[in-house]
Amino acid sequence: MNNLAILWPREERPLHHPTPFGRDVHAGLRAGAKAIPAKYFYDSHGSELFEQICRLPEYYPTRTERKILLDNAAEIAAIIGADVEVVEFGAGAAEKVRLLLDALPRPAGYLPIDISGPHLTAAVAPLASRYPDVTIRVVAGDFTQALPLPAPLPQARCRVGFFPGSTIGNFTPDEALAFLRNAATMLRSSTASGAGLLIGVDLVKDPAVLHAAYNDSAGVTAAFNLNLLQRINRELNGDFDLGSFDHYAFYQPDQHRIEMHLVSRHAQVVTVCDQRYSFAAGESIHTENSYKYTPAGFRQLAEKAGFRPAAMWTDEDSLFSLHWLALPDA
Ligand code: AVI
Repeated sequence: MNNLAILWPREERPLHHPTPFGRDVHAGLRAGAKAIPAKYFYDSHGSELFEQICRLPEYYPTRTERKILLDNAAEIAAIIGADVEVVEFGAGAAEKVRLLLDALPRPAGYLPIDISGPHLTAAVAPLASRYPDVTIRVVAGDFTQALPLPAPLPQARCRVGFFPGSTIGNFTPDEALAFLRNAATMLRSSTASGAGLLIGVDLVKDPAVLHAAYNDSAGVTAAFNLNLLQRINRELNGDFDLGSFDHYAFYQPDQHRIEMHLVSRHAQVVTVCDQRYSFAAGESIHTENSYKYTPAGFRQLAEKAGFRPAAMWTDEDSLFSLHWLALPDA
């Protein structure tokens, strides 16, 4: 498979310096309202649990977005056109991109970016043989930070971003705006016109549907949430007792977001890397926000970031939306 390259940006960090994970966990546990960024869910077990979530009957986003992509593949392909390099932000299992690569006429390249490097590398390997004419370059890194990308492929007309799954919902509106601006810069660095971003966005809906999606009856979302503590124990020498914390997820209508927390069942002290953290009974660690948008609200945000919202597709129950955001020429 000589169409596949794995690119690991070298981290410039002295050995004695804590990892970003360690730094963020300590800062988050020291804060008045304890919180840890949701991006740390995705170690290899967390990534597997997330794939299980995507198959749950209550978790509608994955299958709904997939159907939207399939039902509208021809129209999407006609808008995007031939000879593009697809840049996927947070590629994870690299599943949905198959639908896009299958639909596009003559895709030139695929550049998936994901924080979980080993998981991504394993997920992408089968794509190299399935799409022998597509140059695949894997970038392991955090796309929420300024990340150096390899130069655009000479054979590609332009770069097209792909950000499915409503991962943008895990950012605050300010972070979402910053992501969109950053994505616009990365995609615009390509040569000719035609660049844009195909992005999946979960919609505001009946809170009962949302509640069920984040409190599944099989307990997979709870395991996904609690795995963060397991990861801290393993990687940061922590002593969290997983049985002493509960998964708690609820819809916060004022902010149009699901909040996920881990709630301490009783007063306790936890040690992470020799630092002690006290928890009162009922005190929580805020582990995730999942914002839901109205179509108009999302279009406004995209315009603010410099995109031109040019098309939107949704399902018959208006659960989920897929937007084509064109990038006007600089
Ligand atoms: C990845 N992200 C869009 C998921 C979501 O729905 O916010 C993560 C997730 N958290 C709990 N269930 C799924």
